[in-house]
Amino acid sequence: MKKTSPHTAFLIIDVQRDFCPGGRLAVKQGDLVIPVINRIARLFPVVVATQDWHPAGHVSFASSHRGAEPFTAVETGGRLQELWPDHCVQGTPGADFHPALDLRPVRFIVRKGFRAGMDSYSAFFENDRETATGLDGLLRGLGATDVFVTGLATDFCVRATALDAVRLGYRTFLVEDACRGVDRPAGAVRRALEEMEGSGVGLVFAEELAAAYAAEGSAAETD
Ligand code: VGL
Ligand code: ZN
Repeated sequence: MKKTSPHTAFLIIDVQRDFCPGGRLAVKQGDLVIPVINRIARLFPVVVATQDWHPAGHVSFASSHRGAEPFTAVETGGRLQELWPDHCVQGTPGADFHPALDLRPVRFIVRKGFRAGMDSYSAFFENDRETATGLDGLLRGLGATDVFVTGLATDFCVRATALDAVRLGYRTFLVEDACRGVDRPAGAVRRALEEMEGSGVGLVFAEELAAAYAAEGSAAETD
């Protein structure tokens, strides 16, 4: 099968049981990203998957804040922290990748949000905006200049990852049909897409991607 430029990385953000229907923080139609991702991941020479990976009692859990409700926010550590139902607790089934996600093309797994007192939406930086996860160093070490972002949730971790990728100087694309969002309140996903596009993220669909790379031919490697 043809592969994309060796300088292109494919990021699969948080396709975990807890973010899919039946999970603790289910994203509507979250599981529908899986067949799309499975179809296109193998077009890319470098595939990285992330896992939201929280300790019990994590700062992002409403249950860690007396009297607080999920889907609200508190100020803590000088930052606004959105509060969620307990989710993706390290080592629990909810933190596993969704069983339908094809992990065969995945070369690296980056875990984030593992510090009790700090959340991490972006795959590149924790929410203090400066503590690196190591993904940037990994991609640079591999010579990656372009990234395609997919997964969950469009309005949180996917958004933060794509915006950081642009900021770090990667040519950045979002595969729109390979993402789904929390969308609370409704319209949040639409706004996130507009914000990403306005920041220089290219919005593409899986079909165009597959067709473009199939047509490119000579520039691509084969395996
Ligand atoms: C996410 C909320 C809380 C995400 C992670 O993966 O977008 N959202 N933790
Ligand atoms: Zn989380």
